[in-house]
Amino acid sequence: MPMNNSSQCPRFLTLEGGEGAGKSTNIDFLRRQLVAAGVEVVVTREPGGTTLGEQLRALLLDTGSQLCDDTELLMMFAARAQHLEEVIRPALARGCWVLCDRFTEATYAYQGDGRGINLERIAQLETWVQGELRPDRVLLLDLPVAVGMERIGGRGGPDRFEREAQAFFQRVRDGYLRQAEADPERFRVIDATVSLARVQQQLNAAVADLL
Ligand code: T5A
Repeated sequence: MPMNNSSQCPRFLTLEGGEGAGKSTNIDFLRRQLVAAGVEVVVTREPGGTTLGEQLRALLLDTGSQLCDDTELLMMFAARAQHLEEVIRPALARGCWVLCDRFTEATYAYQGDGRGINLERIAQLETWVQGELRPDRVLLLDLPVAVGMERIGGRGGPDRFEREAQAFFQRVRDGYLRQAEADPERFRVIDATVSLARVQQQLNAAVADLL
């Protein structure tokens, strides 16, 4: 669906960032800000957001899954195709905004920069699955890898991604920042190292022009 710039049109917003950057912590804050501004919003996540997507998510995060890189990539896009069909496109068509915890920008960062899959191959899948639809605003919570890891260190066993080496997450971070630099119209980089209150001030400012 081509998007225009009218403040009345439904908007597709995503939260991105490395492990422990604060996406889950901040998504409900953003939802409340949008609702307070009179916006009807659907909050969802990737991989996931549908029954099939959540099943694929469980397989993708399971440390017992033996997935080659192309399988991982295709599972992300399989979950995304279902998510677009069942949740995202219908919500936008109803006039709702969509707030999604990760989307294709994560695929470029994790499967592209992290795993080393050719970015052009990802772009082909993006166009195949999404057509022209892209997030209107990508809120990139940025922080050093070690800080994110420390923040999630206290919780249960690491999932299949969290088991990766520091160098993998550094490539992911660098990749996200390159995307943001290449596309300043859509991306807003949020300094996620500061207090939650200051992160949320930045998030407010990053969506203010859309409201
Ligand atoms: N993936 C996903 C791909 O490889 N390709 C893709 O295309 C897609 C869509 C699952 C995995 O899938 C991969 C990437 C992921 O590895 P996920 O569950 O969304 O995706 O991602 P995770 O990064 O694993 O989610 P996390 O829960 O680990 O990180 P969050 O949500 O960014 O962090 P959050 O909010 O849980 O915060 C972590 C801790 O930090 C504290 C919080 O209280 C919490 O304890 N915190 C702060 N502390 C101090 N100051 C602040 N400002 C703080 N903000 C949060």
